[in-house]
Amino acid sequence: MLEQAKSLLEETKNFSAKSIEEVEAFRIKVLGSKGELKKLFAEFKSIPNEDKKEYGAVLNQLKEAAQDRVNELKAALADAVTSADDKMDLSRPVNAELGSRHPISIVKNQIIEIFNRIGYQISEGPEIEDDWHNFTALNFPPEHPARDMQDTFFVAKNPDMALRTHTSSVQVRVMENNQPPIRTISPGRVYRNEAISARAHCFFHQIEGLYIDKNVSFADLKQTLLYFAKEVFGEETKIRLRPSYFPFTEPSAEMDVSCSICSGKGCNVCKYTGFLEILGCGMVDPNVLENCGIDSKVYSGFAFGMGVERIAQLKYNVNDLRLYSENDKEFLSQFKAEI
Ligand code: 2NM
Repeated sequence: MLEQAKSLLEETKNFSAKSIEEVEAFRIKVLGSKGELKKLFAEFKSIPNEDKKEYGAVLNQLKEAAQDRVNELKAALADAVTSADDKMDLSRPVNAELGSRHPISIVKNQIIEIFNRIGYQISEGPEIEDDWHNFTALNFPPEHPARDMQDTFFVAKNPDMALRTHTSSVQVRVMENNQPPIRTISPGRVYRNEAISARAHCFFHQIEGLYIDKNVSFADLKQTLLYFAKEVFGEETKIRLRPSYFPFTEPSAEMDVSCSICSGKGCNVCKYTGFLEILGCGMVDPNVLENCGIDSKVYSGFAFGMGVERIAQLKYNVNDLRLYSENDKEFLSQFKAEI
């Protein structure tokens, strides 16, 4: 009997099966209510006393081993069945929603494309910048409020390193490393230390443009921006430039486009002015050119900067900036990308 129990234990340990049915047959044969194990237990009383201990131990091992083997094989075969199904049924309907492009990416790509068509190259650079590229080279006076902790995120314990507050820092690198003619646009994420609300966020996306060559004039700036405004908001769009101030440009201006909602007649989107502010621009200050190694007596240039969120807001009527960064599927699924 002891030998029989030992050989069944050996058989159990080596048992394998190709189907769930085979495993089930084995389970019934060994563990079933009329199975081998039951019979072996029933023989217990006929075992000589000196062998009872070993016999009992082997039966317990056999019971445990058989249960483990059955469970293992059943699980492995069930897995194999599912993965075989996965591989086999190529006609199974796909129960997954397709993604859509983020509105900021759609608008950013559209703007890049508009400027690529007239010869602008894309330039990108680091989001963590030193004081020179973010402020000093761009003619920010030492006491300018943007240099304050209140407005800029500094890297801990390092007053020389901060999250860039505009992508002009990228253009400083372009000017330092290239001589004119330069035509570049710099898209990217920028950071400002602001309380988050429907109208402000601590990060947003900018696209800045820069054109430097001999004899570049304010008229070139106006014509370039008029082309851009018509491409984004439609052929009927009018532009208007209002004098403004930026440390890196002189003269500087703010550009408005005629309201695409009411065609300039006045509505609540344009606050009954007929115009919407969309970007800042100006002629690059000669100090900036000199700081970046470009001879301001030979070359002149214009630059402009815009917020991508603002353009997307006007195109898609988004009234709360926070929607752009909340992963709200309801909001995001409305946008279908063309590019
Ligand atoms: C703006 C407005 C006006 C600007 C200036 C420069 C650089 F690098 F050439 F100095 N890049 N971008 C600029 C000028 C940006 O954003 C509202």
